[in-house]
Amino acid sequence: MIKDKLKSNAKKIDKFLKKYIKNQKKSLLTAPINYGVLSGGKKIRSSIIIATGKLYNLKTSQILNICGSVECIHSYSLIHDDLPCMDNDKLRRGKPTAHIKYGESTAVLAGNSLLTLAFEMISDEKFKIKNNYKVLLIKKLAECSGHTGIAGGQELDLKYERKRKKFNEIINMQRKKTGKLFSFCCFAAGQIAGKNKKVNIRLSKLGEDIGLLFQLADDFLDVKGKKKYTGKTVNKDKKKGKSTIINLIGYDNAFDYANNLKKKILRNLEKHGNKAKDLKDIINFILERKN
Ligand code: GRG
Repeated sequence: MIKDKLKSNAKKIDKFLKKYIKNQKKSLLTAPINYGVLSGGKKIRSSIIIATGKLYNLKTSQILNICGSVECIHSYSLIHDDLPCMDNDKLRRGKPTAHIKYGESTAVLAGNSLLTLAFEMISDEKFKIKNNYKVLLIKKLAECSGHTGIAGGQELDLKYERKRKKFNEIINMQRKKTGKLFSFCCFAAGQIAGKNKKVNIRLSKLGEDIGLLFQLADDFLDVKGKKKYTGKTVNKDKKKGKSTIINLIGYDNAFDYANNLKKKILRNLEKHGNKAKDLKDIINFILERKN
């Protein structure tokens, strides 16, 4: 069952992160950092890395640092996304958001520290991959996190509130806000496996599509999901006047679009045969998920 696999992967990544942070010098930010990155979460981006790695026979133990750094960036983005100056949310993963628990300034600093922790982890000498691969991975992760990726997408998301934006503008915003980190996940697996530039560009595009599908599913959950499963407040997008595909073309049309995107992604994976089983299962899970 894919759900069991996701849980078991999440456990491995949490164990890695816990140990990594424990081995660092302690600071006042250690507790809020742990709260941000270890208090639940599906760790689905890590499972995408692991499943993409399987296309090229990579073992989970070879890619733990990459998974850890992606989860640090992701948790950083959630902590900042929940802040009063952004989406102003009080509930995340069924618990109070970081700024509610620790205060706003501590949440900002814990988020910043998770960003730098991601780069510490990926450049760690204990992460045994070729140095030139490491440099490419660091560059790609920076591109996907900054203004050409998550941060740029978030800026568009906030600026698009209560505005009527075109279909392609919303898709472009979601590809940046959410797609780019998934793009990094698939790219990273190819890079660590020593695949060439052409293959890695293809993997980056595949990852971005998976991320877009994930964001569309997140928007469906905001409309039809239940707080007890999602662990966050639902029905927010409409209230906040968020530019989503659902708000533009309606739920059913948006679902058809997502379903066609899912089919396209699955078709792209066919050539990998049985090695793509886990990745295909995750793609199907994304659109069916309740959390
Ligand atoms: C530059 C990293 C960075 C952040 C600053 C705040 C911000 C800019 C970006 C926010 C981007 C954002 C929150 C995108 C939403 C992505 C999304 C669908 C999150 C939910 O992910 P899940 O379901 O969460 O994987 P769990 O709780 O399972 O980890």
